[in-house]
This record gives sequence, C-alpha cells and structure tokens, in this order.
Amino acid sequence: MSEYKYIKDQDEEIYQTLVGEEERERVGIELIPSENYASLAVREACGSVFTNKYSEGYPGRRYYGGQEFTDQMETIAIERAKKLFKAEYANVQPLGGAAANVAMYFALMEPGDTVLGMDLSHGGHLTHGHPTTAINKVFNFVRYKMKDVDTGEIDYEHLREMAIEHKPKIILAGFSAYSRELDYAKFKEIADEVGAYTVADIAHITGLIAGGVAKNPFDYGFDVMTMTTHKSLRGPRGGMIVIREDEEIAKKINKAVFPGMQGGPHMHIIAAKAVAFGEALHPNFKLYAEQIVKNAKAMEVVFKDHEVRLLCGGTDNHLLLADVYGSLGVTGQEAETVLDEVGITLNKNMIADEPRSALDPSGIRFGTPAMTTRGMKEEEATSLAELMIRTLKNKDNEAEKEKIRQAVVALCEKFPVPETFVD
Ligand code: DSN
Repeated sequence: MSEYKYIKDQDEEIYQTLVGEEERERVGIELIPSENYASLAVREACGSVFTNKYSEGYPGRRYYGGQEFTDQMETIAIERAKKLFKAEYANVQPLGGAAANVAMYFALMEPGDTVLGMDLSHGGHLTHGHPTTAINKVFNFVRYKMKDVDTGEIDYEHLREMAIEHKPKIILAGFSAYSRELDYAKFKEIADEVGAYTVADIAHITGLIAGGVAKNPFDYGFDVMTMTTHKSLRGPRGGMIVIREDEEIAKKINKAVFPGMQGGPHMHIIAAKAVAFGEALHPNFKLYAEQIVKNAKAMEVVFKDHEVRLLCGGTDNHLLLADVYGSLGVTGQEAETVLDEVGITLNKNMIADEPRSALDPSGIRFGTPAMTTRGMKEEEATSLAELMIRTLKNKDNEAEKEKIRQAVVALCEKFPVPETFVD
C-alpha cells in the first residue's frame, strides 16, 4: 500500500478514502474493461512537480517562461506516442477521450457538418454524437449499426448507402462496447468514395494496438486516431490524438486542442503518459496485450458453455457483452450489484436494440485488461467466469455468495497488483 505520509498527517478524511480504495482494489477483481492499474512509476509522475507548471502552447512555442524541462518532457511523450502508434504527429495534451474527440471534430469540420459513427446501443460512444451531448447541437451525427448482433458484423453496405446519402465529413470507426475487429479497409474505401476523413476512436483498444494484437487503422490509411491513455494502455487518465501523416491535419488538431478547447495542459499527466508510453514500448507489453485477448477468449468459452448469449457471438479483443437478462433472467443492474457484493466489479450495459432501459438494461460488459495486469492467465480467467455465472445463478443465496467472495479474495491475494511492469 502507498504510504500517503503527508495526506495522513494533514487530511484524515481524504486519507481514509484513499485507504478504502486501496483495500477495495486489493481484494476485488476489476473487470470494467475501461479500467486498469497504473504502475507506481506512472503514479509518481501524476503526483510530480510538473503539477505546478503552466505551459500553454507546445514545445518551443509556449506562452509562459520556465519551460526547459516541460519542453523536454512533452517532446519525449510525443516521440514515444508516434513510435507506439506509427504516427507522424501526436498531440498528447487532451484531458480525456471526450476532449480529444471534441477537439478532433472542431479541427476537421465546420458547425453543421456531418459525422457517420457507430450507434451507441450497437457499441458506439456518447461522444460519437448521442442526442444528450453538447456536440450534437453543433454537428450532425448519423449512425450505422451491426447487420447481425449475434456475429457483430457491421452492415457495411448500409454504411456505404448512408455515406452516399449524408455526405459526412468524418467517418468514425470505434466503440466502447463492441467486441470484434473492424474492417478498416472497408471504412477507408467508403470514406474515399465520399471524400470523408477517416478517424478511429481506439480508446478501448489502445493497448491492443500498441501491443500489436489488434489491427492498427493507420495500416489501412486512416487519417487520425483519438484515444484515452488509461484503459488497456495502462497510463494516467487522459486523452491523445495521433495523426498518420498529414501535416495540415496535425496543425488543425493542435489549434483545436489549444487554444480551441483547452488552456494550460496538465503537465504532470503528460509526464505520466510519457512514462506509460515507455512501458508500452517495453517488450513485456506485447506479452501483456496478447494475454488480455487470451483471457477474454477463456471467459468467452465459459459463458458459451453455460449458454449465456454473448453479443457479437464472442470476442476478438479485451471485452465481452453478455445478455444476462435474456439468458439467466437477471437484469444488468441486478448482475452489477450482486457481482459487486462478491468482489467482482463490472458494469451493466445496454445490448443492441435494448428492449429494457439504459438504467436497468439486459446486459453486462466486462473485460480483461486489469485482471491481466495482476498476472492472471487463462486458468484464472476461466475460474473467474465460472464464479460470475455461479454468482448470477445464486443471487439470493447469501451462503453461496460468501463462499464466492472468499474465493475472489483468495485469487486476489495470490495475484497482487504489481508495482512495476518493466522488470
Ligand atoms: N467510460 C468509458 C468506458 O467505460 O468505456 C468510455 O468513455
């Protein structure tokens, strides 16, 4: 456990929340597919002296003095990001994935222009233009869906028809709840036909792309990728935009991030991003990325053995979506709550064309980046999936849930959260 020496002396209330969270993470299995454990090196950078500094602008072109070390550090972050994602340009300043997407929209479009992105209930993300978001008031969003929710196949023919009809400025490939590889070549072909930019929101699969186990959209000619840095990439909470090769696009993106969207960049977080990118460039990271996918596959097998319906029919990446209401009569909310009780954290999730509501949907979403960081492999992934099914089938059986809770704690104690990944 971290010492938190100064907080302990100075602020007992916050100290207690830190101790509580440390313990929660120690004895619970994290299966939220967008969460992970950052190394202590990343966390040191997050808490470093760079938090003191204002650095509006970019390396060599700042609006404040005293930038000798911030310039060095941000340049290192940029160079590492470029290497990781095969990009010519990178902007490491976005404060999160949503900020990265909004900046990207303003960089590449004028108000009223159209984006063609994936429907939220078919795996897309709020920032891909959900009606409740502010950007939906500025840009026009149209949505494509899967052709077959039980295989995950995208309806590329419909996507093409929509592109021809709506003439989008951006065709957006990417998701936060979809478990198959996308056909980036097909997206690119359709975008070229209608003169649209191709953007991939790779927030969920950053680590898989960096680790070489998922396709890199730049290999298929995509223009831009937006992402978060704290999910499968295992860095600090933040965002990033990388540009394949077009200098004009890179200039527009830089202007849209600062001064367009943001003020002073969070230099301590950029330092932590640089440390995480260094870790992702280490040979160990490829093994980690491979194991994430193997573990997800192992969980898929168990759910299928128990005849629980999986959206997309299974997974090619780090996450799974299960229709627990349709298969077991347990709602997504009930599943989230009861699994939390036994120490397994995941999130309820809508399934495609959800018949219930967003607050109590039919599905759950879970994934393997965090449990894989603890060193768990297929054997543990299989046991965990069995424990999940057992929990869902015994949601009102307190004695059984207590046994499962003990099994979860034992697994966590056998696989403590590591402090470093580059030994
Ligand atoms: N909230 C993230 C997720 O859980 O997928 C996406 O922004």
